[in-house]
Amino acid sequence: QPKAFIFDLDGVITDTAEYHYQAWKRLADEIGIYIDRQFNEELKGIGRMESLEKILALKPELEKLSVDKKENLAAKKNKYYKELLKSLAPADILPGILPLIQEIRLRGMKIALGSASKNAQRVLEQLELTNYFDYIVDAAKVSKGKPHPETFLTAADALGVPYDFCIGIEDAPSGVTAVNEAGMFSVGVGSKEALSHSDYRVNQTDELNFDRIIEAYGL
Ligand code: B16
Ligand code: MG
Repeated sequence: QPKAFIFDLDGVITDTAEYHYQAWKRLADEIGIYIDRQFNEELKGIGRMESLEKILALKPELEKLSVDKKENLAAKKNKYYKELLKSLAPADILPGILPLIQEIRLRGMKIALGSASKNAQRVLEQLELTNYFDYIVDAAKVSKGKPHPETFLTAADALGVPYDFCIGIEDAPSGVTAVNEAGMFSVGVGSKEALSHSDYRVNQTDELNFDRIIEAYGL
């Protein structure tokens, strides 16, 4: 039996991935760079500055901007993102997530958050989910982002649970890699093409079922 679940935030608990996209898109438009939803897949799960670098790489003359200018651009994106966050509410919790979290609690297992976002605490608060979490790992607590396993290792260490007794739920390819590298059981939420490396996979959050996950873990 597993002892803990570690949830990714954006794209698993709530669809802030869409807000991140809209905020990056607005910034990219302003600096004359075209991005679409397909390109956005590459930004899922990776940190703010890394995401900016990937966008700037689409226009080689912008890659050499000073650190100061890059930080200004990242701050601007975060401002746009926070504007979009204002309307976030419990109704924005993705289908199937609250019942799953409640079932995990009922079975006496621990729950942690493993997010690359600096806004993670705020997002959980607006969703009124903070109290369900025994521990929160956000961007401030780790130095190496996903696909490095540090986010998940830090969560398990704080919970005091051995890595192979943890289940990590992720929507991003880089996030599933991070869970696998941590020696945990990975649950992917998304397409077969993107998440073929997950130990167990569903297409959407409403297909996440406690018993089915436990069964897959035991196989
Ligand atoms: P912020 P997750 C990640 O969160 C997002 O998937 C990624 O798109 C974003 O760039 C990153 O957080 C940083 O977010 O700008 O708010 O610090 O999926 O790991 O929960
Ligand atoms: Mg995610």
